[in-house]
Amino acid sequence: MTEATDVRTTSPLDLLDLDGSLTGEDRQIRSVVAQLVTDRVRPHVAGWYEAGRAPVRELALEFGRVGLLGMHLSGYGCAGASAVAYGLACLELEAADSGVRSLVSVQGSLAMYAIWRYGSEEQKQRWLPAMAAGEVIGCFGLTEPDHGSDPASMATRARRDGSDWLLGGGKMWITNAPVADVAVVWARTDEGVRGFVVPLPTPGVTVREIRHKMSLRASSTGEIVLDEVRLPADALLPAAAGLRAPLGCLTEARYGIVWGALGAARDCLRVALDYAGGREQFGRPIAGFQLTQAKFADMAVELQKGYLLALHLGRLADAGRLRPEQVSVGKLNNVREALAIARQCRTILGANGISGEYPVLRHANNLESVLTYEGTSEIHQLVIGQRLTGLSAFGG
Ligand code: TGC
Ligand code: FAD
Repeated sequence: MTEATDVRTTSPLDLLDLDGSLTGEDRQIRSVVAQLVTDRVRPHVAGWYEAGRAPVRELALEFGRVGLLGMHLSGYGCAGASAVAYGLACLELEAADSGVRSLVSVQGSLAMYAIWRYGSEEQKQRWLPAMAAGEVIGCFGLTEPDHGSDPASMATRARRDGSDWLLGGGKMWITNAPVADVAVVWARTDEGVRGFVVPLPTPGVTVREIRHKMSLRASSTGEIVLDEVRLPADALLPAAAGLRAPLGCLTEARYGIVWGALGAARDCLRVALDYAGGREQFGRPIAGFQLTQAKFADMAVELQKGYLLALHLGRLADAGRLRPEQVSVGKLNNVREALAIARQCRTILGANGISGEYPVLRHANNLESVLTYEGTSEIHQLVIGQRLTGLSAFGG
């Protein structure tokens, strides 16, 4: 043990000195992202949230410039970073706003990953370098108005017409859709679920922005209507056969959320600690009250546990050993705890906790979306339950 124990200088995220186990490269990538977020996102994000509109195209170009888009993929202009480094990047992005992390998740882990993993060489060459640079924005259409947690029941269909495909149906709650240049769309066919790369605009495709969101307001979300959309044969992702293909993409994106949610929680804790140190009631800082300190201690412990979990999953991913149900453990725990931390921090700020002058309620509201998308908490409980019992409790 050392004698240097100035607890006030210890980061709430790093009570256990977990940062000490990161590689120099991981730390360097993290600081590049943290700086970018400090310069380009933090000063504006509260305003974007209030307006319900973010400059997605400009952000994509900024993120592309530093190699953030598809950063864990290799080749085709992608950075080929470690899973841990990608996770740290998600954490720093979401410390600013979940919607900003969503932009990066959907671009890199869903749209780009689908093409990178299941696409033809021509599809990869055509789309990935421009998507990595942020010049082309992608979206990923799996959810439908009537089929969210259960994508196996999707109603969107594709049928062959000569060498073409005709696509009909609709996708709902699609991040980036209103600004996207390309959509990866999943549809039922006579051969099972297949994936299609749909350039936007394409005749027959209508995209409508979803308005009145009370959460993830600094992210663009849309509905995609597909009316007899004619696609050439080479729009099909050749290696994506069956529901396991889109679910494989979800595993990628869920992994990023395991880390990202910690960023939102860390930011709330940072703000609440600062606020409690300066706010006096009953003649003393509220940080000095035992009940407040109990809240802080419990939150810091959960944050550290979540970070340990994320690091462990990241190292499994880097060793090529990460399994989907392990990602479910991380997504379930870290999002649930991050939301609990955000709500608890809000209480510490009192009335100011509900003000947009502070980021805390914005984070909490965002985390309500994060709790639901990429598999709701209940779905991840059932994935873990199935692994534990050998019994599927999804249907019936
Ligand atoms: P099930 O029979 O269990 O599986 C079908 C096939 O898929 C395989 N599989 C997976 N593969 C990779 N990763 C996973 N996570 C996988 N889960 C299952 C499985 O082995 C099987 O393969 P095979 O070869 O035997 O056919 O399928 P099920 O119909 O019973 O459904 C299982 C369930 C409920 C877990 C799945 O449908 C599910 O995850 N539902 C939740 C849907 C969801 O998460 N949607 C997210 C949409 S995208 C989004 O929200 C983006 S938000 C924006 C952002 O990220 O920021
Ligand atoms: P439902 O599936 O109708 O679920 C409603 C409730 O029922 C939930 O609590 C759920 O857990 C529960 N439930 C369902 N089935 C069971 C069961 N078997 N047992 C117990 N409880 C159950 N989708 C995309 O494809 N691409 C995107 O880019 C995308 N972006 C999104 C962005 C935002 C802001 C949001 C909010 C959503 C986004 N989604 C996206 C959709 C998201 O993935 C779905 O909302 C999610 O999968 C849940 O589907 P649902 O909303 O239809 O809820």
